[in-house]
Amino acid sequence: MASAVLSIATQCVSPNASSLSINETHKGKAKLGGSTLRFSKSSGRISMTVAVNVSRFEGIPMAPPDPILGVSEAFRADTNDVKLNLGVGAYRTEELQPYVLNVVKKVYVLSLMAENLMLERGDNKEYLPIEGLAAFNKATAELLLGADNPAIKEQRVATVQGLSGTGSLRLGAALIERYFPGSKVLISAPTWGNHKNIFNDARVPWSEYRYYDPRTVGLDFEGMIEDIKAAPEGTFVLLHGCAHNPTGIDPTPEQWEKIADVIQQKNHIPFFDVAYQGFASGSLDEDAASVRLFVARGMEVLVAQSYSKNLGLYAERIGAMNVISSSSESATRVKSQLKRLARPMYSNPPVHGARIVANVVGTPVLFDEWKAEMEMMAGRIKNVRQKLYDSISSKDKSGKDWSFILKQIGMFSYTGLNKNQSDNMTNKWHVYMTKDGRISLAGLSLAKCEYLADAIIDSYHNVS
Ligand code: PLA
Repeated sequence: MASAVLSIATQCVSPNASSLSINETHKGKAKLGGSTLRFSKSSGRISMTVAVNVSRFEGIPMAPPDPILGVSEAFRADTNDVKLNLGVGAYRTEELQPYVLNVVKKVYVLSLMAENLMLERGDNKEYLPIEGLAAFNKATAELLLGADNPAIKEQRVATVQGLSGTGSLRLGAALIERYFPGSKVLISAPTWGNHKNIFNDARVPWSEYRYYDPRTVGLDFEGMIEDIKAAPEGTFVLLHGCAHNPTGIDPTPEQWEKIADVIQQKNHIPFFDVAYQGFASGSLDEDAASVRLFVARGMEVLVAQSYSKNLGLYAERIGAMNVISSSSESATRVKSQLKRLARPMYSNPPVHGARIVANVVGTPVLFDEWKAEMEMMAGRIKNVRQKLYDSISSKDKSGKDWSFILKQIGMFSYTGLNKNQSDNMTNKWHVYMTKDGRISLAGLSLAKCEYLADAIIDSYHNVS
């Protein structure tokens, strides 16, 4: 509370007024609303000080709601039963319920038992090392690159457990800021809403490369290549490993080769964001093919990983930052610096998610079960994608080509709806989505496809 905002000297107020309760020492105070009035009397004058409730934080303006996570808040506030949350990319069952993978439940029970055992043995909950759980770091690098990747064998991979995808990206950004001052990051237009925030907060300058072509609702491959070519040598190029967010449009394997060609020619440094490994195609190996291609060419690569979606560990905040270097010596040095950057940010990461991943990836029977569950989740999304397309194309008689829905991959569909049309989806149809026209198919059920098709057709044709 800020005080002494008002100081009034007066002879007009009676010092004997009971409500003011001035005592023999000629001092007193009274409450007025949320403010405190203090009085003192000397040589017949009364001075009054008003302490007003003015916060020191008065100058801090209200932040806007987050464009993605804020959608869930608005969804929760809507009381209409037909409402549908297609904002955040979180997997739901056909009944639109959150899903905990069976394999996670099993490991959870096992790990609770193991933890009990540990505690009984007198162990405790000490900190993990700054770089995280060793078994996790090994498992995550192997999952990304393949266990027999020469980069792993030659100890050229620096892996540090991160606070899921976001925290890992932030750590990578901090490394760029510290050791490549002035270097720019090239980001796809459009990209996941938080990428720019991450690099802004890390004070890493960025600019965009063309990616999405609204005319074809596909990849602007020529534009992408031109922009990557035009960037100054040594630029970091942020690439989505698979299932590009928000467009759902990935380069073909041949296009990936050409992207790698230009990046290599220009001595750029690829920085992969792998947030959906296994979720795009249903296969962990297929979804890591882009990263593996660059590594196989001997390029030095940064990769942020997340287990939010593929293992459904959203709230556990488990992921990793990997730097694949050309020598084991530099990998060792890079790792030491990643640890140094992590220490003042969060000291060391949480253990629970790391144990789950390490157990699932490191236990063959659980690993197989995970792969089957991931296929099931990816399969359900493919089914709703197909049904949505079938519903829209049979209902819409305008002749518009909606086949882009089927060409997109992963959790999202980028509908091409503009902000007004997206607002109509929410205000009229109670369909919650991000304002860039992205819908999360992971939040859609087969039963709701027809309804969603009606909403999209109405918004597309009747709102400009
Ligand atoms: N990278 C990409 C491309 C993402 O889409 C997301 C999550 C992340 C990183 C970070 O995820 P993590 O920190 O949980 O590992 N994107 C979500 C959620 C699913 C979000 O915005 O935080 C999305 O709805 O876009």
